[in-house]
Amino acid sequence: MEKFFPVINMEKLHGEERKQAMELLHDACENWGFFELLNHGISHELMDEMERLTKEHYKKCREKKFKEQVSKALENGLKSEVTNMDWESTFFVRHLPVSNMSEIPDMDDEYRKVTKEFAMELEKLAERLLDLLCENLGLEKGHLKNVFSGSKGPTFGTKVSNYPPCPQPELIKGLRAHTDAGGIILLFQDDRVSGLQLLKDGQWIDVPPMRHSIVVNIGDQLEVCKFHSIFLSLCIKRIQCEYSSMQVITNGKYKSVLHRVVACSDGNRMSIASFYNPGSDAVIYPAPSLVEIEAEKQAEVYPRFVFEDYMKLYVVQKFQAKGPRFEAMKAMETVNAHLIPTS
Ligand SMILES: O=C(O)CCC(=O)C(=O)O
Ligand SMILES: [Fe+2]
Repeated sequence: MEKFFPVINMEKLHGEERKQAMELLHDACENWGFFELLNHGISHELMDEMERLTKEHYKKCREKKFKEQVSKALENGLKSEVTNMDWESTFFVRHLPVSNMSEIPDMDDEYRKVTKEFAMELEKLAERLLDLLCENLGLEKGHLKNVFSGSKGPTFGTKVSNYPPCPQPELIKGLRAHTDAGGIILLFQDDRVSGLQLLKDGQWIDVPPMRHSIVVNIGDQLEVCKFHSIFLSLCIKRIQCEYSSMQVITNGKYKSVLHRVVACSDGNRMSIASFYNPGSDAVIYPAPSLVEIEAEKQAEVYPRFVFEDYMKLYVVQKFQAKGPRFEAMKAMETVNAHLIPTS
């Protein structure tokens, strides 16, 4: 088992150490559901600019409002743990399929321009990562992107958050524990104020702040898509003698893991999380390349569903376990079997 939080130097993907880097990536997806990327190709100047403008925007346009809201909520101090609120100030910008940036109030032209540029870089990085995952899972290049595409392409958006200093961090979370609904999430987090934690083997582990890194985590949909690889793994095990050279694709078991943000009493934490998700009408389903393999029907544990239906459930159940959501999709699958396209 990997002992240290997985950090992948993407430069190594071009050189002699590519194999080790790919293995590290695979292990991270399988055992952590999280990893941190260095040398990911996004310019440090652009990241610095995005950070500067985001912090400035919070100070100028959002801090006062946050303080007013919380001072109301905390008039008499907190007496016990708060379970229905998060200590965060956020706004969301959608980039794909259609940008809503022009509708976001208070963003000046420079901030809009840099946010757009940063999002375009992240979109490229997300797609590059999906292909690396395909490679590790033994799926055709482009497969995951295609599954996510639906009729209008993927959904891509950025949640900009600030976690201001909190007087009682033991009683309220910056963001309560949850898994992410979508595909792959790319996070640019504050390198000075920490707070993000993931649950691993029953323990909350800090995601270490690292200057100019991008933290990546796997969302629920890739866990569903991972089914490709679990299934493939089962099949390959059955036919291993004949196809031993295919052993490299018998690994995958990717995880969408619980994570949370703890509030802290000093320092304001910035986080810019970009969600590369399936399009609303994308059908999430096991890889067609596996359909003809006989064992599939018995091995199938994940349902086939339309992403939008999953999201309807997620918005009301975000802070609950994901298992029952998959169960509900499974039940719907039976009812809607005739409505969902099969390829
Ligand atoms: O702010 C962070 O570090 C993580 C945010 C997050 O997990 C989310 O918005 O889903
Ligand atoms: Fe999250």
